[in-house]
Amino acid sequence: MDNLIPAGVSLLSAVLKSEGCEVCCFDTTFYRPADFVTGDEARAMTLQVKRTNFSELGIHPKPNAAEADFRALVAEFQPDLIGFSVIECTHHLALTLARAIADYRPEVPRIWGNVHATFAADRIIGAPEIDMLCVGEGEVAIRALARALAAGRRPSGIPNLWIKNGGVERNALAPLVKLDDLPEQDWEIWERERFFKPMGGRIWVTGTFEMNRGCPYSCMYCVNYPYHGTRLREIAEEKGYIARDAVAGDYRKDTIMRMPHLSPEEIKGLQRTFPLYVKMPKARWPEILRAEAPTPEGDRVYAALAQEYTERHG
Ligand code: B12
Ligand code: SF4
Repeated sequence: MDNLIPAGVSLLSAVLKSEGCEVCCFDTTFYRPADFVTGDEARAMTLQVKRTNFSELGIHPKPNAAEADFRALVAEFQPDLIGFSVIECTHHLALTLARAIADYRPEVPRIWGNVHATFAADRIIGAPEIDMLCVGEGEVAIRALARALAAGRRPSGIPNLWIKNGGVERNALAPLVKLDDLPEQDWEIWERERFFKPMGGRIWVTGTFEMNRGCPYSCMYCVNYPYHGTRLREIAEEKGYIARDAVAGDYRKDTIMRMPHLSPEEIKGLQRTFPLYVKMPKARWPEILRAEAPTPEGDRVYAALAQEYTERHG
């Protein structure tokens, strides 16, 4: 889907290895969803980024369905703990993967973490595919969980974890970790391909460092500012634009918003024509407006404008 090594998963792997655990990562990045184009390929289609070609580097989409490969890996590796790192738009993919291994040793906990588990904990804990949630930081919790499992103890009372034990044990949040106490990220779990990232029309070798933990301030000009949260979701639910249980998928798919003043089709039209409005003179806007329409005529106008845009602006 999107490249750049996830710092969170790399850190959790480092913590587990420091506990003597073997770690294996199933990475969904190079699986192509069956029903839509995603990642930079999709961004290039709406002129947001310059087109790049992974196949020039010998990197190709994985041929199988992600569920089949995941199932095979679990059968071979025989894990004693299975973690899913899930943001909102990968929630359904994670459910699909979890269902694909539903018959694998039921005593092995399936734990979900990352921002979706943190911010939508109440909404997802009921899913039968989930045994535990990690709410917030994972380093201390995963260490405690690994120790409990290794000692043959039933996990309980672990800060940051919500654990299904008949009911749901909602443990309190632990104090924030001290960053100096964390190990170096473990990048050994990632395939070589994962380090390549398209940027500005070229593919670069990249790594990841963290900038979002450790600062107690919220300066408006900071790169971290948008991540302090807004009431947008709440407001959209209050106004009836979005159903309470709706899970946002990939933003390149149809929107889950139902607004009286802007239809899903209009949003898609604006999405694909946005760079045209920005870069082309105002005199062209009526033509661009026609390119917004999801009709054969709209597609034809869009294709011509997109070609002109690409020739001028790359
Ligand atoms: C770096 C980053 C990226 C990078 C790397 C993404 C990655 N896979 O790590 C790139 C540029 C590729 C990226 C892309 C996207 N991102 Co981004 N990204 C971030 C950002 C700024 C920091 C994440 C990070 O590294 N944090 C540091 C690490 C240490 O923390 P962490 O990831 O949260 O992990 C900790 C815990 O969550 C927990 N944990 C995590 N996983 C697991 C798993 C288990 C089993 C357990 C127990 C615990 C656990 O333990 C970790 C250590 O404490 C966050 C915003 C933020 N401040 O968090 C947005 C954010 C995660 N991204 C977001 C989005 C929407 C996207 C895109 C969909 C954007 C797009 N439209 O294309 C794509 C999707 C890519 C993908 N498939 O993951 C949203 C998600 C919103 C949501 N409600 O789900 C966020 C929250 C920003 C936002 N507010 O909109 N992103
Ligand atoms: S700019 Fe402000 S919010 Fe951003 S890291 Fe620095 S002090 Fe923190």
